[in-house]
Amino acid sequence: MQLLDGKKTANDIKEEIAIEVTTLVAKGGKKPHLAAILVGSDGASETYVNAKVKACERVGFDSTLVRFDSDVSEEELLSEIEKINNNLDIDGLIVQLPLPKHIDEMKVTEAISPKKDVDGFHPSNIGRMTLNSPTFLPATPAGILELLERHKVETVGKHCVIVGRSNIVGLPMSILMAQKSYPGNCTVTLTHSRTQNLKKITKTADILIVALGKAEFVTADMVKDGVCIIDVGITRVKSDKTKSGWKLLGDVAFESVKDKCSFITPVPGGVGPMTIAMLLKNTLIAAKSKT
Ligand code: BQF
Repeated sequence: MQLLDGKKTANDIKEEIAIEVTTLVAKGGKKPHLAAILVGSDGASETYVNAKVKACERVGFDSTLVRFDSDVSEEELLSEIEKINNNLDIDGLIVQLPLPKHIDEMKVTEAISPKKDVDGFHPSNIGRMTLNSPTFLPATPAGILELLERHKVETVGKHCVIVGRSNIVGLPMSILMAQKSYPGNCTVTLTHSRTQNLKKITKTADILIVALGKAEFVTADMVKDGVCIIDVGITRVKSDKTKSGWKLLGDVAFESVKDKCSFITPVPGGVGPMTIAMLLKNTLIAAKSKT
């Protein structure tokens, strides 16, 4: 079993980005600048946004965090997005999800300029991704591709089974793994909550990507020998073994399945850190495409 070490790989990528920033600035360019909007004060969202701001500092980017109370109106949020769209100093803009129920996430996503949409969620960028045109790939799928590529995981002709059809992971992953490219060229099965005989399908997976949000859902009896498992789940559970009082669990029962795997991502330290690294990579691309 080989561990797909996302923490190390993400650090390698951040190092590469930091070097590029230094070159960019030495040539008289300006630092890439990411703006993030956070609505409310959900604990997990705070953690994610803080991780993104810290990662910007690490690689020499500028960052701006705009905070709103959870009762902010949709109108006010949209007008802040418009302001950032028109701010020539800012290269990339993300709105931390999820948003409060009274705000239409689709409307907010569509308000972000596709040129600054470094999360790759805008419908026009999803369209470009689907047609294999250059664009900002959604960060988590991009991070998974990068992990597969940097560990030389074979994908051509393999059966890739995806569990979960979310707009930010499962759905785009199904499109990317089917593309005529590397990583890609897989035969893809996209499974979800209404799938019948799930175990029968996961047992035939050469590459299994799990993103359904149920802690330790995938067990050894559901996979075949030699499988490559990508675990996208991160459920916070209470723990008296950590000093923070909680720990993260993946969608895969790691200890149960690890001995059957050719490759597997850990949680934490697998896909999560790669998501952050890919957000930085997209922001660098956005900054460079302006010159
Ligand atoms: C790690 C996210 C669900 C909903 C909205 C490192 C992150 C997570 C884990 C992280 C996520 C998940 C992010 C680890 C960003 C990934 O060490 O394992 C980093 O910050 N993520 C998000 O912004 O919004 C989400 C998951």
